[in-house]
Amino acid sequence: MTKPIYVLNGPNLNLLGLRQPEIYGHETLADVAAQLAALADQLQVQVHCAQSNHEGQLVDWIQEARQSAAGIIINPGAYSHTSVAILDALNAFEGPVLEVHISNIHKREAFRHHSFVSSRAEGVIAGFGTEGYALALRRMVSLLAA
Ligand code: CA2
Repeated sequence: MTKPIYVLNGPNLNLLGLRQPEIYGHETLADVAAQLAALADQLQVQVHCAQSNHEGQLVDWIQEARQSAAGIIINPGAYSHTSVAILDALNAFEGPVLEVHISNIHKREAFRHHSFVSSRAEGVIAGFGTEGYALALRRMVSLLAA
């Protein structure tokens, strides 16, 4: 497999490990990226991790992925619940998409129960903490190998 798997994180996820550990845990986004890089080595794939607080930047990266990525793992953060633009961009991407939420969005406020991205994603992981990213990477590798 030559193209990397994009791991995209949306708004406020740069604060991971720094605030609200009771919801999002103690690991930072840099910790998660390092774990994914190690797992990717083991699975003999490449990952490219990026985070933005800006919807348009996420749309740009998803468009870039059309040429440059084998698959997309995305935690769109709060944009999950609001962004038709991110959904449209993902719909224009031909490879597999997996959606990750650190918290169980279904156990939280009603406005978090719907995600626009879920209608495009091959699978959704929610409530597994930051371990969800590694689970998604393993699943992505299976999907790409199938
Ligand atoms: O559970 C998730 O991963 C979420 O995508 C996280 C989003 C939230 O809006 C979604 O409903 C569920 C929020 C990300 C905020 O991340 C923070 C991390 C640490 C401290 C403060 C915010």
